[in-house]
Amino acid sequence: MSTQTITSSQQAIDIEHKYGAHNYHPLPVVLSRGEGVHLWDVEGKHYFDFLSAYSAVNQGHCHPKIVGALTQQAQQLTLTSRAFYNDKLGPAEQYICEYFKYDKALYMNSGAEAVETAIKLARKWGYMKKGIAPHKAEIIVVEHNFHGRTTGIISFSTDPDSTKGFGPYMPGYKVIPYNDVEALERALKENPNVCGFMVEPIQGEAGVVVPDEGYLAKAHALCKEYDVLLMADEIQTGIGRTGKLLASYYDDVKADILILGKALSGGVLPVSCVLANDEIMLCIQPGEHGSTFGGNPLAAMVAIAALEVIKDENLTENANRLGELFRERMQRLIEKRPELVTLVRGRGLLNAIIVNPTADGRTAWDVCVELKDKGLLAKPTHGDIIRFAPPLVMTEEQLHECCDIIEEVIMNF
Ligand code: IF1
Repeated sequence: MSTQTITSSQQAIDIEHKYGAHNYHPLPVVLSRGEGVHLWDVEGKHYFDFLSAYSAVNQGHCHPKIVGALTQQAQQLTLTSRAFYNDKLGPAEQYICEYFKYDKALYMNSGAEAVETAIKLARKWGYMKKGIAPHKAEIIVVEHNFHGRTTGIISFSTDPDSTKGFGPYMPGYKVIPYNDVEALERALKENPNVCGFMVEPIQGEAGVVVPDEGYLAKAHALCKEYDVLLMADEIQTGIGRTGKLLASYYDDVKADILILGKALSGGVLPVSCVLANDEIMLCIQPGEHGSTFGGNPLAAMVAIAALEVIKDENLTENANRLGELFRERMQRLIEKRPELVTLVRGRGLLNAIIVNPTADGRTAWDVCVELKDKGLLAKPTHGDIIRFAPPLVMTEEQLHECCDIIEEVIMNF
């Protein structure tokens, strides 16, 4: 038994096809090195990263400060489990609580784990504080949501690809349309057992769907009126991605439960976190929830470094400024090829364009393949939408270089 050294992209693709589950259909590129906004494949071809691992690499690939925190802690202590204390979790809890202004933090690993944690927390609060009868708590979610891929979370997905063939599904969820305050009020009015409303402030997987201004604020006001927790899933939209530290801040909303992940680690290892104030967080008592790796010393130091970089390098402001430039460039492109590119939407450096299929059947996927060939990596979602989300460390010059690549492909498509 030996470990193969990859010397060609095709060799890597072949090995994955033979030995790996076929649960993804990646773009045909095999990456080998990353630094900042740059990626290189096995053959040494350079690419600009315009996906950022779905917004997990906001700080840029292999950020020296984050990698430094990882390697330093890795030589000291990586994991104790929560059976014992360690000297890094407390400081990381204090740091993130002061960063986002909450009383308490519960660190987990993947985003889905944090979402499941938030669901358990909201239900516990519903039983202990709102007096909902046992096993009757309901959580309202929205159409086209994406919150992860566990069997519990897909129970309230409206995407057949996420749900079909994975039943039976967990009860206790009510699905309403996104960006529809009246639908939320109806759902709250007709069901006294609602403990939470979970929503992405901007829907990522649905194709960077930005709700009406004030939607989240009105939703939060309704949650307060009906004694329901607003649970903001900012795993993709958070940590500077949309041009504010949290997308919730566009409506000046501070969610009752804040869910973070992805860029909380700068992409160097899985770190997620749920934040809430004492009245909510203390509803989970010792021994009622946890995970082997949740809050490990390595993740703790990486999370602190990842959040420090966002502030130290003004990445939120950079995302806001470059996002405006990007959408201006795309809007000009739409005016040149309106039959092909119909719309650009987004906030900060979370954007998407909608690409119509051509008469000969070429789609957004084919655009992404041509972008790849020209040195820019992005991936379509739902067939006709291309999400563009470069690392927030991108410079204005690099952004225009990338827009030139997108323009060249679109104008010649
Ligand atoms: C895949 C999508 C994005 C998320 C939000 C929770 C999670 C995610 C808002 C779960 C994860 C990832 C998962 C990854 C691709 C990517 C994705 F296309 F799947 F939907 F970004 F839009 N909440 N999103 O976006 O976090 O457990 O993955 O750490 O599953 O293909 P996770």
